[in-house]
Amino acid sequence: MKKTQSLLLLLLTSFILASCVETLPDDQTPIETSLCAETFDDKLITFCDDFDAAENPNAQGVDLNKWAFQTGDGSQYGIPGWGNNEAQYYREENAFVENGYLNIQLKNESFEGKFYTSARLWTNNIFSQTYGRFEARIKLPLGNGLWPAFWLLPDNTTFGTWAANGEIDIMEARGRIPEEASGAIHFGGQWPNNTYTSGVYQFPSGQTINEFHVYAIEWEDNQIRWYVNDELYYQTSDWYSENGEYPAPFNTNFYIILNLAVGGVFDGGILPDASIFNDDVLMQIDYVRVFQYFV
Ligand SMILES: [Ca+2]
Repeated sequence: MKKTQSLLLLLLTSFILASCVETLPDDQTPIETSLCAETFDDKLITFCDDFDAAENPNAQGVDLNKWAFQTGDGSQYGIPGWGNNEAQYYREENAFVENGYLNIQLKNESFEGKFYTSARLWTNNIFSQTYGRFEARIKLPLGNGLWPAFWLLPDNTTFGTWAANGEIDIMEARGRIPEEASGAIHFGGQWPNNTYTSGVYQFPSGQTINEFHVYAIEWEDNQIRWYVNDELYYQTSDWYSENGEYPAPFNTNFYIILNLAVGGVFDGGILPDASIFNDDVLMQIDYVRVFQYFV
């Protein structure tokens, strides 16, 4: 109920602001209210970034109290091609905060033996959580072979290495298929004896991944639910780990990853047409928020 009232207030405020914008010069566009300041009756905000560049002058505006960069082609972590034969080299320079958004830019440029550069940010050793709601408002780029993701990996190897210790994909998409996004969990045994289940969200007619949408999971000890714009499209309670009792492996702390990959196994190794780089190829994140149900 409170959320509904907040939403109405937000809509009303947006309407008033939108009305004001028309009368203001371009350089006086109102700055949006911080979503991190919102409170909810039944949930505690445990992590929030609105990507307000004015607060964070370092690292192209990225707040290093909340995020770290994962750079390289995966070899640095013992997984060349990031374990998926991906075609990009991740660099800090490809992420920047501007106008209230975190931008992850895929560039058609050669670097360290790869023909594309991009960025990958994570909260490993900074923030992780067991259970709760994880959400982000994201606009995704279009183009063959683009593989953006908002996902979670576990802090430790209590239940073994991947994927016996689990992976939760809140959102993955293929730039080739604009009307779809998906969610998944990976679990079971250690690679190659792992398995996964997933659900696909089909956008309503006229909508695509190339607009801002809120991608979320709600994670409890016996169920994970996936949402797009608060519409439930997939849920499961069915998982296991060869190294622990249910609900292992999804009963330990997981951290957040945001990245824009290209090529790789997710879409058959296809690569983008050079023409998509005539415009900036950006994954834009408006905010990331995490809630806990209990304290
Ligand atoms: Ca924002």
